[in-house]
Amino acid sequence: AHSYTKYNSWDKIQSWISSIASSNNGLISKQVIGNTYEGRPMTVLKLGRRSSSTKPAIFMDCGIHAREWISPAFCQWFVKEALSTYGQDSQMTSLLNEMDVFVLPVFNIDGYDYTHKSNRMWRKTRSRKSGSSCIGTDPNRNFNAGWCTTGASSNPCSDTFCGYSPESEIEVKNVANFIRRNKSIIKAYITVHSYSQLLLFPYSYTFELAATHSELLKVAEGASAALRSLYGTRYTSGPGAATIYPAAGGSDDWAYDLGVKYSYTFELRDTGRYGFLLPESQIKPTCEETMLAVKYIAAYVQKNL
Ligand code: 0X9
Ligand code: ZN
Ligand code: ZN
Repeated sequence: AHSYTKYNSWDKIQSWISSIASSNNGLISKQVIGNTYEGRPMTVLKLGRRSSSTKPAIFMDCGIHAREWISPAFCQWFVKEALSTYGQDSQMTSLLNEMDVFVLPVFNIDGYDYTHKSNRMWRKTRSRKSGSSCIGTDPNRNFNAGWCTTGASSNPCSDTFCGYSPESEIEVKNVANFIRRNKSIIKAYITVHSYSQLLLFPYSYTFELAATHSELLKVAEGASAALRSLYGTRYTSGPGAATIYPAAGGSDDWAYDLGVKYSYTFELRDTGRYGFLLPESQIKPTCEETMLAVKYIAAYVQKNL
């Protein structure tokens, strides 16, 4: 059965998506934004109080990289907490009254399924193209942001293969199309990875600072402080290129350059002891502390609409 404190298989997450979206409390709905390479439906959950007017929104995705299992666990946790604390927690209530939150629980579904069935350390998608026997593209190198200029490989066998062209991956194209279609309402983009305990923002494709660098840093530092307040977990924040490594084609840089002013990449627990193999006993504390950071960013965005 599905559990918020376990790493659920894609099959379990898929039935969880169906059942939670029909929980019929008027706070949640779902829409399919396209299919993956292997034909699995990519479903975005929309959280927010129904409104006659169009509301500003936040878009969050998890599971861009297949082996980063704590990431989809966080998106599931976020949806549960949003629904169960609405009407109790004043901040969540206000957020969902004023804004919508779009959640894509697993971006790279084919890869995620493959890590459960065949290779736990798989990172990329599972697409194939004639001319190479190697499989998959790094979805976080396939966005159209300085595409394949740094920190990415044009070798299809590499774990950071940038793909044959920007948005060559159907999963990337589906998400990019959704964000472009909703560009006028999407005020923040949050993407969840692991591991390293970092809160990154643009740019990663260049060492140049973003036009709104100081505001992005201020919000990241506030979010990191909120996260730390629960269990003392320390996060480092900064622009991707200088904080982790230069790497082009990422979703955060692409969303920012599209005009989404608040664009953040979380790298969740830990700092390497377990790495991608974070024990299930850490799902709950990791998700609870990360909620505080995401809610901090959301509150800031809401206040500055
Ligand atoms: O390399 C990545 O894609 C991310 N780190 S991970 O270990 N989860 O693979 C960092 C992404 C930072 N942002 C960009 N490179 N645009
Ligand atoms: Zn990642
Ligand atoms: Zn909780």
